Amino acid sequence: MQRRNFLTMAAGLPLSLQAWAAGESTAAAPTPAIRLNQTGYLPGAAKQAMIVGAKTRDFHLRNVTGQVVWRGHLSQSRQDDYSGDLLQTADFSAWQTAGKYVLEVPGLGRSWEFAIDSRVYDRAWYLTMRAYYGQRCGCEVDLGPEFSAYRHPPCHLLTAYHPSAGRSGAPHNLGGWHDAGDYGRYIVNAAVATATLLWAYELYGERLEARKLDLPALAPQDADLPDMLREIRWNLDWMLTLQDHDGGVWHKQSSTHFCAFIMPQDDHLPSEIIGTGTPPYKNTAATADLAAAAAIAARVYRPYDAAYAAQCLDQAERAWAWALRHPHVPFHNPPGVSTGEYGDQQLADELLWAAAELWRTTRKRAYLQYFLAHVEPFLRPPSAHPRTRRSIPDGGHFDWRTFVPPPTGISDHTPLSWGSVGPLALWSFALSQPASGAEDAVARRIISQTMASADAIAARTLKNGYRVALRAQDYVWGSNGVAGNYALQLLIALRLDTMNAWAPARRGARQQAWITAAGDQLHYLLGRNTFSLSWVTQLGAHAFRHPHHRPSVADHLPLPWPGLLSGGPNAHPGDPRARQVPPGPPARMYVDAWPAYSMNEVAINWNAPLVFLLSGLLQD
Ligand code: G3I
Ligand code: 9MR
Ligand code: ZN
Repeated sequence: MQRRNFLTMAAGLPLSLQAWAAGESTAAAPTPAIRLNQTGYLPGAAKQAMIVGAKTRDFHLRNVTGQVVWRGHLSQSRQDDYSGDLLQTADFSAWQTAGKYVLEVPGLGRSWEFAIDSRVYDRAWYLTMRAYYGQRCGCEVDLGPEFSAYRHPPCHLLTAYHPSAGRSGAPHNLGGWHDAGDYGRYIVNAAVATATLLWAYELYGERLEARKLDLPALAPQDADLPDMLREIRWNLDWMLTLQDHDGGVWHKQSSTHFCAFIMPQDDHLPSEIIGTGTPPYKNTAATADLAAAAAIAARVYRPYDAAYAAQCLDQAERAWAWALRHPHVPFHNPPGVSTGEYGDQQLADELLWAAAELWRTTRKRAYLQYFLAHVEPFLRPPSAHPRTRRSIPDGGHFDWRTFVPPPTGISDHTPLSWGSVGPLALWSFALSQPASGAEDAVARRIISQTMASADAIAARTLKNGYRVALRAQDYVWGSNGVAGNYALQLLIALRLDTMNAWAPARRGARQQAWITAAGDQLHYLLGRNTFSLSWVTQLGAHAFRHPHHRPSVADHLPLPWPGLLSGGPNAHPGDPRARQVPPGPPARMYVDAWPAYSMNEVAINWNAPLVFLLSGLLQD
């Protein structure tokens, strides 16, 4: 597979590169042995490529006119345990001149073309954020002139209440984003993805507000919205329709089982609102997560559309009231339903997150009191919790479906995920800059834990062969999303540090290390990995091509839909195709094959931290 891609890509090279290739004996075609961020690097940032199999210690950079502009020496070789690769590093951080380059290692070959430019991540941001438009459900989608064949008519128009929802008749709701490679829409995952994107807007709005996403004609109500907020609203509007009259929120809307690999408009299975099957039908995680996401939306949309913000806040507060009355209702797929479960037993983090976001939005004491009364377990170091997953014997002595993991706060090894939103709760509280009083002490603990964990993540990244923060345990289903969330954590540490005059450190070497490490996660995702693959579709010269994504397979176009991040290596293969991957080191447990959904699916919650990371790195 790799070899075929590699030859195909060489044939498609820009003319300038073909010309050098012809005249350059050491570098006939790009080699996957040189691994770097295929989009490129910011001028002032650290710039490294990882090399396997070099025969000399020299390397150089060549510009588009064929001139060698920089020469350097590769580092000593070292073994990267997670991939098994023997790696040398080519460090060209000192070269800061904007332009397009290839990196050459005599006797080994040259890299794909990459850029050094202050705008180098503009395109990546555009594609990864615009990918959400491509995931829209219930309307026509057309990616336009640049991607003219990427379109579909309105989909999933047939809606129903599943018997498990405790309601009959049919809802009149369309919208939202297809979750992933399937066409389901799941509140828990939608909320985390939406919140991550809204947080990106909250933190980096000045540089995002004017960015265009080439979305279709305006609906009257969003004429004044920045493109990013228009796209997010498409999903929020659907989420808000999953709230019942009593304030509770149903878990999901999907068919009862996954459809075949067909285009969305050809999936005629009814799109059903699915609940728990027994009273109260709605569940805690979906309801609290909606409360949190809608509370953030109330803040973000207020300057643009006060009426919409008020509606979001009203629904958030009603969801919160329901969740408080029903704090222990988990979700399991009811009989006859086999689509995504997003099941979670530990619900304290979802409640804490909703309280924190509502406090930050409203400043009502009741939310603060709930937060302060329930935050303590999240501030304890993980080792203080007696029942960690690892302490439980393997071998079927317990039921994973009912296992309640300990609450997780902020550490260097429990990044944010769809099932673990404790970090969002704590950060939201700390970001709300409590004025004075008892809450200050809590905020200080959150900030110092965040900074200490950022130090640990950055240090671990430096020691890793590919400079990625992932440990062996992190190579789970969606490991690329884990890498993205480590980067998000580094950027949150930076924000918390810079906004608090009383925080222990001022911006300096320590903060620079966090920014560099955040960039390192991006470099891993965009090609600096053992496969030399960019894990974002249609981004970079050697991007993966076969996501588990129904439209990308069913449309028979040569390339997949653009801007989608692969789930990435998974040391615990969870599908028949993935189980054909020969057992090996965790970072190598990946295949670019669409049937391998536990390794190569795409999902809205994995793209979101990548959009966040790119938003943080964009130059104003
Ligand atoms: O956290 C444990 C870890 O402690 C353990 O060592 C490891 C060993 O297997 O597993 C880890 O948990 C895994 C978890 O993902 C990590 O996030 C589970 O095994 C794994 O089964 C679980 O996978 C989830 C998958 O659905 C299957 O349920 C993914 O998180 C989740 O992103 C994915 O979501 C699907 C939706 O259901 C349907 N739509 C597509 C979407 C993406 O694939
Ligand atoms: O396509 C489905 C994907 O979105 C899910 O993440 C995955 C796990 O729930 O399931 C996929 O659907 C498969 C189903 O579970 C089993 N039969 C094959 C389906 C796809 O090829
Ligand atoms: Zn649809």
